Amino acid sequence: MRADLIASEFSLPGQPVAVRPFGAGNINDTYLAIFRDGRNEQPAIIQKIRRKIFPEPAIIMHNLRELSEHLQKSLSANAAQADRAWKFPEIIKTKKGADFIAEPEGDIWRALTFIPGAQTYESVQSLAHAFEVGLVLGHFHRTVEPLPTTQFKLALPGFHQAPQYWANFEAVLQQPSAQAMLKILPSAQIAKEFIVARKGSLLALSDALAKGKLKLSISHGDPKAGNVMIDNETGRGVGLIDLDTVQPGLREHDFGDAARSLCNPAGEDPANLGDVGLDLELLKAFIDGYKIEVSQMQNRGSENFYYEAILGMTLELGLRFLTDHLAGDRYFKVRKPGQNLYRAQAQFRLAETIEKQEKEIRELVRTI
Ligand code: GN1
Ligand code: MG
Repeated sequence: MRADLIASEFSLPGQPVAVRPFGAGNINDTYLAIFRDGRNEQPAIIQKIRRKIFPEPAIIMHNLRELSEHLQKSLSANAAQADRAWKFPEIIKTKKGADFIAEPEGDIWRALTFIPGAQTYESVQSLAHAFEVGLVLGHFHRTVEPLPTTQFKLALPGFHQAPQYWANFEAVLQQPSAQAMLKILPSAQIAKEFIVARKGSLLALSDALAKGKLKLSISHGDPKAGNVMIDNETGRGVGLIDLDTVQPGLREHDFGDAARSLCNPAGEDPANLGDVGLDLELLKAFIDGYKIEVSQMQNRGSENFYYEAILGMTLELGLRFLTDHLAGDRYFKVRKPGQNLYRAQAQFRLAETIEKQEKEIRELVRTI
């Protein structure tokens, strides 16, 4: 089904007059649709969710409803003290009153409200931007803190579970096609050796969780720089989008994921691998924003795993890209062959710069 044909199935005024691709997601397809009737115009987000990756769409929508209800209540209760209007995407039902439309082949379509007057940035714009991303993530963590993890189901089983990613990697290495690729591609072989030498760092957070040093809470799952909405007029953060992976997880995963994406201005598909690196000034600004919010939280844990989180999430994403390359690009969409290997190399290069700056990074995260 095409986005422009499905758009009119949702409960929006008038007709969809324009539907165009929107954003830069690696998995789902996102569109911006403009609806008009004789007097009104309303934009909306239309998305196709890949069933192969999110096996149970009903769980995503369940989680989204639970989150939405909590955010509405909490944001309204605290509105008088807030220094901005916090926003988040909400479900738009179909004309038949359903949360989504399932295609016969399994993929699903859903519509969400569009947040006006704000935009996301795939790469960091300034120190002020880094500060705002930190503040938005901290505000999200503080706002969802009262939610019991049992209220949410796992929309994406295995997500951010490093031991599972490691097992997938080992399984792919057994495949003859992967072995052939490693033989002819020295860069793939180097990447493989890089991650094999860092298995301990990759598993640091899951080990800490297993030992009871970390606690599960509701986490966003994908708070990369490109998922933070920034107000066009004030430059201040208005909230997080891409809420499909909000489920029980570790706040440290979110912190590490945001830091690795935001503090590497070269991004995940850099022009040159040599441009990749973690910038300490950006990290400091991000932490300054994050701290303001989390310092007001109840449960902050006694031990601080934020360095391990930044390194671990960078290694994890690199491993996921590498595994997908060796498996034939089944998970992350690619625009050209070899792109997932290149993305893995970029994350591994970033990991090297994180390791080199370990002392400075530990000093910065100690203040959280
Ligand atoms: C994927 O689809 P997108 O771009 O929102 C991935 C994240 C990665 C990210 C890297 C569900 O997110 O975990 O960090 O790519 N999402 C899922 O850009 O796997
Ligand atoms: Mg995402």
